[in-house]
Amino acid sequence: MENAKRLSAERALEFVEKGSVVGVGTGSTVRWFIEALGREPGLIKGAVSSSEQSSALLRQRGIEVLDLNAEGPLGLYVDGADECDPQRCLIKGGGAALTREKIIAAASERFVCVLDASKRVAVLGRFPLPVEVIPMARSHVARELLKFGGQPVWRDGVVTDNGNWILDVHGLSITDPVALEARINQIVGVVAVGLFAARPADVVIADGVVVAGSV
Ligand code: ABF
Repeated sequence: MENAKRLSAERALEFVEKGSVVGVGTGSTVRWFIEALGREPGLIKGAVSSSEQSSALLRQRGIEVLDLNAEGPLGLYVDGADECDPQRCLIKGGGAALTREKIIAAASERFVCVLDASKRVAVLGRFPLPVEVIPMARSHVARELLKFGGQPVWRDGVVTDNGNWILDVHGLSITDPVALEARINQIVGVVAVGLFAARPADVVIADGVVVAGSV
């Protein structure tokens, strides 16, 4: 599994433009991407990071962490996922970084998703869907999520980089991810939902092979 993640992460280097600012996601697959960037000093100007965890890894490898507000739209965002369907729609947020990941993906021209093939599914939902919520709204949002047929579980003990909490929604079969993303976004108290469907990945690399999207 780790070898597959490493192969995908290293393949993503092909999409990196020299001297550019690259958006960097979070998770064990992205960790390999950061390692690969670290072996290419001077390749990029710096990175916009989706989590404190990734920021620390980037700085350890001598890569400057930059402010998205200062850098403007990015050409490339590289990140992992928990599940990926045939339309390149994703479930993300297992690493509790979904909100900043979604912000950078929205601000990036091309989102390259790197994963091991076990993440590829026909229908999203076997992986519990993460929803970032304002703490005081946790119970309200959980009650609203029940109406969608899911079973929301508080990820107790986890506080996101934004100071919020996570609900993981079990038991969903997400046949229309765009519609579900829009409906969950409407629930008052929801900060972000870990469905990347309105803005899916542009390219998917699995086990080191580009399996969806164009190079
Ligand atoms: C991150 O990548 C999270 O959204 C998701 O949980 C994670 C996938 O983790 P890994 O690469 O460790 O399998 O962006």
